[in-house]
Amino acid sequence: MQTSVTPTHCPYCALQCGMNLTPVPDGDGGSVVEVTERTDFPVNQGALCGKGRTAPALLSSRVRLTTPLVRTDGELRPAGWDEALDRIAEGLSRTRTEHGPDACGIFGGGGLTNEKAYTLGKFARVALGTSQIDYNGRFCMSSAAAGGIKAFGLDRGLPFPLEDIPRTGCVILVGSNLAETMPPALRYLTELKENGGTLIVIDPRRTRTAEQADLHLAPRPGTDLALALGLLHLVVAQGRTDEAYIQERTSGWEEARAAAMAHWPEYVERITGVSVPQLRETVRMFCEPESAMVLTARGPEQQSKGTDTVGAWINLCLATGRAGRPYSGYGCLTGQGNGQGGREHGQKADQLPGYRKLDDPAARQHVAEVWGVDPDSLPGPGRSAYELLDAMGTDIRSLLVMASNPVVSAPRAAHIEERLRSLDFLAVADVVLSETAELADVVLPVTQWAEETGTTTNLEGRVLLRRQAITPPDGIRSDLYVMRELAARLGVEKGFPTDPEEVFEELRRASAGGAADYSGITYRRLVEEGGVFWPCPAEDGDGDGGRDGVHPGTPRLFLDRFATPDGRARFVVVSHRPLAEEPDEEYPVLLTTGRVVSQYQSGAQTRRVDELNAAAPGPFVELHPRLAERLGAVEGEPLAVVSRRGRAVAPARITTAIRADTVFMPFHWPGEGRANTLTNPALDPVSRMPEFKGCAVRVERVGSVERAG
Ligand SMILES: Nc1nc2c(c(=O)[nH]1)N[C@H]1C(S)=C(S)[C@@H](COP(=O)(O)OP(=O)(O)OC[C@H]3O[C@@H](n4cnc5c(=O)[nH]c(N)nc54)[C@H](O)[C@@H]3O)O[C@H]1N2
Ligand SMILES: Nc1nc2c(c(=O)[nH]1)N[C@H]1C(S)=C(S)[C@@H](COP(=O)(O)OP(=O)(O)OC[C@H]3O[C@@H](n4cnc5c(=O)[nH]c(N)nc54)[C@H](O)[C@@H]3O)O[C@H]1N2
Ligand code: SF4
Ligand SMILES: [Mo]
Repeated sequence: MQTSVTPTHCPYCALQCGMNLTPVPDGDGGSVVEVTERTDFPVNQGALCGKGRTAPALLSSRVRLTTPLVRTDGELRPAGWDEALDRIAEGLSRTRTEHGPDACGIFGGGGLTNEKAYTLGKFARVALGTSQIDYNGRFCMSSAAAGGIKAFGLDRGLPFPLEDIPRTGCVILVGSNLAETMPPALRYLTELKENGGTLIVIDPRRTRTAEQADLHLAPRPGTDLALALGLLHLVVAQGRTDEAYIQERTSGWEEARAAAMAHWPEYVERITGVSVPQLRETVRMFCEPESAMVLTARGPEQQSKGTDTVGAWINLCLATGRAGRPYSGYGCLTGQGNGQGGREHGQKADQLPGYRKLDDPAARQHVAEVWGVDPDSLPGPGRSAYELLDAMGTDIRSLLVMASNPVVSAPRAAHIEERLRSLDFLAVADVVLSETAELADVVLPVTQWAEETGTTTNLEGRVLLRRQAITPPDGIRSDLYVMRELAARLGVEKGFPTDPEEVFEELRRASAGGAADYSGITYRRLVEEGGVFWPCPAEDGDGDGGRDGVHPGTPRLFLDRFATPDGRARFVVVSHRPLAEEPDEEYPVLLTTGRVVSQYQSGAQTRRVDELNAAAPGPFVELHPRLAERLGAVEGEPLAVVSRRGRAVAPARITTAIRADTVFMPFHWPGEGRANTLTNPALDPVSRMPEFKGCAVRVERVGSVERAG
């Protein structure tokens, strides 16, 4: 066991706050860690939210899995590792023999380190030979990724470090509740205002974040695309475009301009509920300063038109010359701890390491060489996350889940739960007995965060080293061990090391020359420098940018050129379209969903921490007093929310902070109050993102047949 202070990073969100861990005795002869302030990491400068501060609670054997579990006679009972691994290998092999490799599915997570995500992608394609792998990041930032790649030729959440935010003139924050989802980052917005910059927040709710804004726009959920087009219309009408920039650095403006001109402010006001004077004020605040930024999060992205919506906001940036210039640009606030790195190295259905495409022959050749396999043996692209889950029990017969809890977090969750139950075989590797693990045939207890080493890439594209601070309890093994052992049982003895640094060394080679090039990054550099921004090729191309041939990394992208073949950013041609499911007589109210500060995601981890549970004990239905009055809803009393997918019940929380046509539910809980029982799996045609942020519901007092309307 290490005894000294270990500087490392939080297990939860994409901010990857720095923290120090010190082992202390746990009273049972083992040890746990204590979190203390780490001020040398620039992103959070010592600040942590309640989740990060209480993260050590999950290391305790009271709440976690400590032994493999194998289902026998319908019950999960403790078993040894060999028995558990044999059962999984048998389950997968049987499926492969009876139905072919593509009947085996793998579902990963954006919480996995780069080393694990990389190995999972390799495990699927090399050991199992299946094309059917995707991950929960598909539910997260896939629309922003698709939009970014279309426009800029590259997807990195933020193309600049967070420290640039206070130095811009205006920030439009679209559908991000940063004050609750990344509390230490609020500092950057406070500093922005102190420096004389302005903040515009766009959210159907007056959130804690919106309360900080100079201007809060509260559009109807699902109308961000129209809103962005309306703003661009005004920019053109007021002659605020940057013609020289458009000429020099972009392509496709004429078509995009024509599409925006069809979105008159009055028409946009009718669609969005945002008044024309507010639209004008937004344009003024955004265009007057020398620099400005648009940052999006899940609000506009988790829509069945999320990719187009992101494109429309990028168009606004491009038309005003606010991208690829100092303190200006478009960025997406990525969500999970390794939401960024987790989407770069191959656990995505269409992807190979280094952000390469699985259907690109040169990429296949390069990666196959690193893996020592024939390029033709690599499968092609597979299904996206929801489509993969939806195919369970039919085309997909066996599934391995690593770091996700879809029973709570997938859209149309009751259906997904039923599909999980219909599998021939389900294996789950997790740190706790999640609701998904409860359904498994085999559950594997794995090491977490403070018990292992690995890299993550935060929302700025900064690659970081999370360091082991404590010895894991007996009986618990790492995800890398799981993959090595399963690969061996499937007949692939080599190529699955369990030492994270060895995996990273291979990842460096596999990513070399790709868009997300990590080849110049080493564990040693990460320790010495505290983090390195990708792309970071092994060789410093110009010879003068860094220390003798060492590439310094790339904190700021696109300053000289965009990552498209001609170096120009591309406008996209987009038009307003409605939600996949608009309210009607039977389902007259809009439901949108999201997060609260004290719970994380499916809650599998944070619902096991007493302090967090006390702060956020359960689900609720947020609604406006006018809607409450119409329904006869009473604060704290249960309301049923019913959609075409199912029915959820949770207490009413009445507040003027939400639009009167919309109700909001957080999605962190299973059971009766599960928000995802209601959500619509309508997918974005490009990103395959489900529409978590808007569906039609009716709301009823429990025990009454009265309807909202
Ligand atoms: N406490 C906490 N922090 C987290 C997480 C967590 O679960 N809990 N998860 C992490 C992850 S993985 C992610 S992805 C991020 C997510 O971070 P955020 O994107 O900030 O989180 P959400 O609450 O999903 O959505 C943000 C806001 O979008 C608004 N919204 C809803 N519908 C619309 C719409 O149609 N348009 C617009 N403009 N806004 C809309 C909601 O009212 C909400 O306030 O948070 C990360 N941090
Ligand atoms: N209605 C609605 N639904 C949503 C969203 C929304 O806004 N609204 N947001 C979506 C978004 S953005 C996201 S990111 C998803 C997230 O939803 P999930 O994918 O369910 O995310 P988590 O709850 O973080 O699940 C991670 C699981 O992995 C385990 N785990 C943690 N670390 C490790 C590890 O290193 N190895 C292994 N094997 N397991 C580990 C945890 O204990 C937990 O059980 O939810 C999506 N669902
Ligand atoms: S903001 Fe995110 S990274 Fe920072 S302490 Fe909280 S959960 Fe951890
Ligand atoms: Mo996310």
